[in-house]
Amino acid sequence: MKRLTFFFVAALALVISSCQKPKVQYSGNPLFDDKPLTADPAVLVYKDTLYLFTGSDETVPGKEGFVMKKWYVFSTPDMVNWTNHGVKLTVEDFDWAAHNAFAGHCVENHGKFWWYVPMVVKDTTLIKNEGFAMGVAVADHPLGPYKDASGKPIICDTTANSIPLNIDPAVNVDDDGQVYMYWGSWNEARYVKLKDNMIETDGPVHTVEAKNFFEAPWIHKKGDTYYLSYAAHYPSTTEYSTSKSITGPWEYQGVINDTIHNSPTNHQAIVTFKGQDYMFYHNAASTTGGPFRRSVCVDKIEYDENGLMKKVVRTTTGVPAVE
Ligand code: FUB
Repeated sequence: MKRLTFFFVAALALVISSCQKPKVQYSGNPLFDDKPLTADPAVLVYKDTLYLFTGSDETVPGKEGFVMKKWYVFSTPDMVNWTNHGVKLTVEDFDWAAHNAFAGHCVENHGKFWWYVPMVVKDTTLIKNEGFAMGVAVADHPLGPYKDASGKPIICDTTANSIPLNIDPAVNVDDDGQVYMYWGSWNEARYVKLKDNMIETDGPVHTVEAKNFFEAPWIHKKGDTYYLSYAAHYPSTTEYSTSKSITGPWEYQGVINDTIHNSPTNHQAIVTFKGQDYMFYHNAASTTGGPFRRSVCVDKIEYDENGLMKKVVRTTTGVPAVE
């Protein structure tokens, strides 16, 4: 009888203690389901907060293909509690732009926030290929308000050595302060130096050699290694190459995200926040998802002992809270 009572009390204590343990909270994937639909993540860490910049797919009944008119900003202090700050930039904010608010990238420099975005131009004399050009909006805070910084595109079809589809800008300020803008699509990647004013090119457009490159370049640095990740092939995996210089040459390292069901695009952004490494990407797994109805997700990314990135393990739970 004594032994039975002991086991009963021990079991009760176990149940009570497990009930008292604080539950680990997870972000969940996709992060926002379809309210709103989000695509093409870009991330920026500023003052203990992670800011997420996204495009947004719109649904037009009977129309297949991208309908994208605006960009959103979200923020989180801990990866689990997210605030939707709403639409912070639209095609209409640029007098020179007509449509197609594709993937952008916001970067901090000189105490300001520079949001580089591609769109199709209005001026048909600037159209030689697809008509995509890249411009920049500027603000004093990641949440805006943003305004067109130069009143005209920085790169367009008529720029020497540009490509048929000038989209997916990725802008980095290197350790010595030099600014670089990478971009690319349909297997062609380019970079150009930007002047300190962030709105003008400085020198020629360079061709980038990166194995299997398709689109969506993203550069991050860990230690003294630069990582150039990108969508490879189409439908796309995410693959990456490394270099000891931001301008390459780039050494191919492999696949870090497999193709995604029902979405030929995946568009990654990689960041370290509060000591954890993350890959943002999009999929088509929201309630109303599809190839042109995408939603942003986040999962952890890990590096091996040689600093190489391991393939991301995609989850529906997302990532746990960080402090
Ligand atoms: O969202 C439109 C385009 O699809 C982006 O610019 C590419 O990166 C791909 O995600």
